[in-house]
Amino acid sequence: MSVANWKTVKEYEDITYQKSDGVARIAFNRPNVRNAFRPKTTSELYDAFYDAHEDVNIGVVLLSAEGPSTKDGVYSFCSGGDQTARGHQGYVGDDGYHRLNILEVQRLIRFMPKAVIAVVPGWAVGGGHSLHVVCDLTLASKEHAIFKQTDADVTSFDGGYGSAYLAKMVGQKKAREIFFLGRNYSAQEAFEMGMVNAVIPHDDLESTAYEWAQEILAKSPTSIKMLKFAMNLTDDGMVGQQVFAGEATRLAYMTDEAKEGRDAFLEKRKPNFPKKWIP
Ligand code: S0N
Repeated sequence: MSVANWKTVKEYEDITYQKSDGVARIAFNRPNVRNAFRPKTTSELYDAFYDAHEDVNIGVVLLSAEGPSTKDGVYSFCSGGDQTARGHQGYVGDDGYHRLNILEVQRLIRFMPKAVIAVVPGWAVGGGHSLHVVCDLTLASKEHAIFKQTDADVTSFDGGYGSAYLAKMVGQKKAREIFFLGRNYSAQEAFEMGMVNAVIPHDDLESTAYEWAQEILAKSPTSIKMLKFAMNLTDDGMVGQQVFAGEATRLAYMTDEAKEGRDAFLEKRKPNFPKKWIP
């Protein structure tokens, strides 16, 4: 069993960001507001996820949360958009502009060529619920994780992955129940409906997530990347095709044919491709 040796990568205000042996851990750090995200939080998340995306030594990202709240000891993964940051046109950043940049974070998670695991120690609510949905895998605290959708209570709703993709995951009837009734679901209930991979005793949650990450790291990186993009493709339309096809092009660059095409152009001659149409 490998034990994490986390090293802080960069100091942020609203999140923590660490790495250990091929694994990045990005964690919400506003536990006193149930880890709600404001525009600053999402900018920081984007920055950290982009760093993990670009780091060739990182193969798995854990999206987790610090806590519990010092006010009342309650654990939270994320309670979605910070309602105190909402103006008349949406969530307002420090620069006074209205931002919807949680969707950019979702896309980075979705299109990152590495596995992203949601590690849910407590409340996963609203946009926080949507974030766990968009992650590749979800591990949840047996004792403290609660899944809930309040989007329709506060008129701040995710009509993308958070709802439509959730419906593909748990089925149409269940997804509509989750959004239309806004009830609480335990980790076990979330597991039974197919949106949680494993229910883990709370004290073992982080170490189990790290072990799952290490298991994934032992696999072929190209296979993990291509499988993730293949499973995304049918739900992501032309963008899904673009992401998958980009990797096909990358593999094609590695062939003798690609070398000949490039060399022929640079040498100002006709290409002499191998005349084999392998079925
Ligand atoms: C999480 C809940 C269920 C926890 O209940 P509990 O344990 O009873 O705690 P509370 O006493 O309610 O909360 C403790 C303290 O934390 C503050 N707080 C909690 N959540 C938030 C929040 N989201 N924003 C701001 N503050 C929050 C409480 O106010 C309390 O503070 P004190 O101690 O000072 O009283 C419960 O708290 C709850 O239901 N929270 C609200 C959940 C919610 O409705 N979230 C928003 C849902 N919508 C989204 O997230 C939309 C996402 C989004 O951004 C988006 C999506 C798609 C397209 C675009 C966008 C976009 O707009 O960017």
